[in-house]
Amino acid sequence: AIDQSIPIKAREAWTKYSAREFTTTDQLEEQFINHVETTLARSMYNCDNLAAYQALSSSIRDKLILHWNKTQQMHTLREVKRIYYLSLEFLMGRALDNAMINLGTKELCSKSIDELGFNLEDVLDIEPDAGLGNGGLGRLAACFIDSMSTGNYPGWGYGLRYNYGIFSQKIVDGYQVEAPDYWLKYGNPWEIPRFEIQIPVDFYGYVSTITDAKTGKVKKQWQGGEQVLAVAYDFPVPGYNTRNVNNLRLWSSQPTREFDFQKFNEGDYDSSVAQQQRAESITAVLYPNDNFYQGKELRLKQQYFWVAASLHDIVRRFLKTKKKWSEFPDLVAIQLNDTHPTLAVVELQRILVDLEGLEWDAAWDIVTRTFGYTNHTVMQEALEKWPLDLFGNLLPRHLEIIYAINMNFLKMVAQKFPQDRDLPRNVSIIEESDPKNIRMANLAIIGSHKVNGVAELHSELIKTTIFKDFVKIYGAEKFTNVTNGITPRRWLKQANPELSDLIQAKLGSDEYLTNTIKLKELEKFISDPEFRRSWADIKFHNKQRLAKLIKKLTNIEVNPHNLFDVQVKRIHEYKRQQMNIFGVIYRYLQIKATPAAERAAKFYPRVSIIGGKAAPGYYAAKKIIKLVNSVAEVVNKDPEVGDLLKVVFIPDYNVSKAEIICPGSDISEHISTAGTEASGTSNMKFVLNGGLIIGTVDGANVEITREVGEDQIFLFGNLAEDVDELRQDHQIGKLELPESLSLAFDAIEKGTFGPYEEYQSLVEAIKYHGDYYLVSDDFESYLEAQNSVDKEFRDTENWTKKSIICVANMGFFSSDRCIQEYAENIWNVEPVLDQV
Ligand code: B1H
Ligand code: IMP
Repeated sequence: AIDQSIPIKAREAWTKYSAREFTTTDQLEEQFINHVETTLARSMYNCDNLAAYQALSSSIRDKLILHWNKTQQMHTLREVKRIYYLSLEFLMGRALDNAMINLGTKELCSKSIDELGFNLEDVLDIEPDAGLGNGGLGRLAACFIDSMSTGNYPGWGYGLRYNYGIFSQKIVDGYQVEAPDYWLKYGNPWEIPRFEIQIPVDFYGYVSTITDAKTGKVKKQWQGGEQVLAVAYDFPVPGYNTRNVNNLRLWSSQPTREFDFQKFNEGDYDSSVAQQQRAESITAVLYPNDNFYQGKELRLKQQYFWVAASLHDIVRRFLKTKKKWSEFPDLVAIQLNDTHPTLAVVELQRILVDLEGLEWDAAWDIVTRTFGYTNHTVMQEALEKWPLDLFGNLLPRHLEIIYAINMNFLKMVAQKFPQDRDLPRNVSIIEESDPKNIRMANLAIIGSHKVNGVAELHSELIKTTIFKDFVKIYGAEKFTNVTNGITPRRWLKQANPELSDLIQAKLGSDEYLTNTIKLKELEKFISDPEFRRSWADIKFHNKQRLAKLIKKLTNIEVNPHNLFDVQVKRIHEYKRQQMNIFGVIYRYLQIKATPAAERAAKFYPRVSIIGGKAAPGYYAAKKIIKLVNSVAEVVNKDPEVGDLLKVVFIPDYNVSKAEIICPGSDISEHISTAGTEASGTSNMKFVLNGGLIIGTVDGANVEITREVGEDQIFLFGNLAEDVDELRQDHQIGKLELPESLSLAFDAIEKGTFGPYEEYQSLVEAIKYHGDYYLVSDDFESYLEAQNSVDKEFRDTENWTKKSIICVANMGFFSSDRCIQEYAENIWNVEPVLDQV
């Protein structure tokens, strides 16, 4: 239907002068200069790299907005079903390079920028990362919105616009020191503030019961005690090779009134602005925990603020269609990225029952048909459990609704399983502990029609461990798997332009970027020595690029001819960076114990590169960082060791650094205790860039092995099914350490890397406190696997062949495939293929 509300004459004027997007260098340069001279109020005399970045970004943003508008208009007019991806984290990284690539305009931009007297690489380097996430979970959300746009799905992301993203990490005397990340310091050319979209959100207060005079029906009404405003900021999300541009809407909190004027006039300045500051603090900062639940009231406030604003927006958009409520799930699919947005289940039920007057059961049917829930972890310390008192104080009506949901659910359970006495207690949303808790995962399962894990092994594990009772109740069909993936645009074309060019030249088109299965055709060229030479040269260039970054960040010189062994990810005991560094220590000791003349034959020169942030309150993780730095200090200046071993800690690991690090590795480490890493996604990034991996049989490593073949991966360690028993064994009697690990511990205890007290807790966690992460059980097989790496790397031709086979078989791990699976099996949505 064409909107007839605009008069013909006005319509003509609008059409005639409608904004035009640039398509030539001339037009881009005109827009660029226009932005410099008007938007930025600068000139050619004071246009530095920052201004160039801002002007170029603004010009590209203009282009995106035009596509964005057409996309949104088309989706609105066609009344298509939309996907809403609710995530507290979107770890976007930089936007400019990615936008140019997705729009297919990078060459044009490079030429224009050059003509205007700038260097594109330098301009790109100005952009701060949008670090609105912790790690894998947040980056997954970023890859997913890229794939939704690229696949022409009408998909919106909803999140929070934190003023401070993940902290930046400095290393001072080997210790992590956190500095705030004020990423908006120079403004943000990629966001469109929607000051007209201000949604009031309530907290606290009380619930009253009112009786409808006419019907006599009793209604519950929540009267909030404190109100804040949610202001929308939109980030256009371009797809690759399509004019479809989706939206990422991030909410920012604002006070409803400036401040309490009466208090101000009475001279009570401090408390007159207190409420204002409380409101603004809601979206001030990202909680910096990965795989860890911290039950803070401000975090719950963030969750409700975000969920309430997003649902209000979604419901408003639905109401414009004038369709019946029962059709809501035909137009809306909401995906819960972990349990963080689970309040949305309760909030939608509240809107439908309290505000819209639907019957409870009809409303609940709509709710459960709307939501899907993705679980990302089985780690006990990461599961959200809100203390009942804290929750009921902040959200009194929501607590009542949770009780009602739980009562209905438990009634059903009792009817179905009258004999099972333990079942109700195990599956209840309320944990009958002291104090009582609300189990958000239980609520998310009960409120959704599908629950998925993020890799095959993980999805099987949740069915047999943390959610096994729910499988009994709902059947296994409610539980499914969608193995994670990554966007090949950012993680191949953008991160590794040389390799992409080679692949494109060989395959004859860029189709592999949207249909990654095409990569398989690379295998045809494996026996071509010239192709292998080019492949190896590119790896070498990428290692040079990484060496340069290392020199810049740490002042350590590393030789790109040596083997680059990389482990970069959040620091966590379950990811076992401690095992990596104990292995490095053992290697160091072995080198020194070997007669100088025999060393070269026995050890292949290696650079051990470790990087990642520790949550500020995570003591053990911080000790691991300190140990890595101290080992680096000792090893790197030991003349006996020379080039045979260098150790590097890369500070402030983030998305833009990952784009340089991933292509520059020969081998990367994904060595979590079996059964703990739900999927991992950096494993995919390294392999897609021609690096091999050493890893445990955990997360997506299992499926990567299946795809690339066992010869292309160095697997080691105990299996997930044996972990429980091994932990049991540790309880009985003193731990048996393998000789190699004892040697490494002896060196630490002797003070080789500084005072032992510094690392005592790391060593004793293994020796005396049960070695929960099974470092002692896996250490020998880890060293063996590392020996195989040494051996195999010497055969460079063979290594290159393995590298090619890896890339050729990574097609499955595209996030495009993930989105298609979600769309077909969970969301029931289709791409909207009309060209806009
Ligand atoms: C993952 C988290 C996570 N799983 C709680 N869980 C958080 C949990 O702030 N919090 O409270 C933050 C993050 N993150 C990761 O998700 C998994 O560990 C990875 O294995 C997985 O690849 C990734 C994406 O699915
Ligand atoms: P929202 O759904 O109201 O948030 O609007 C999102 C975008 O959809 C708007 O910025 C418009 O581009 C488009 N849109 C919304 N309503 C209409 C309409 O009635 N006709 C055409 N386009 C619309």
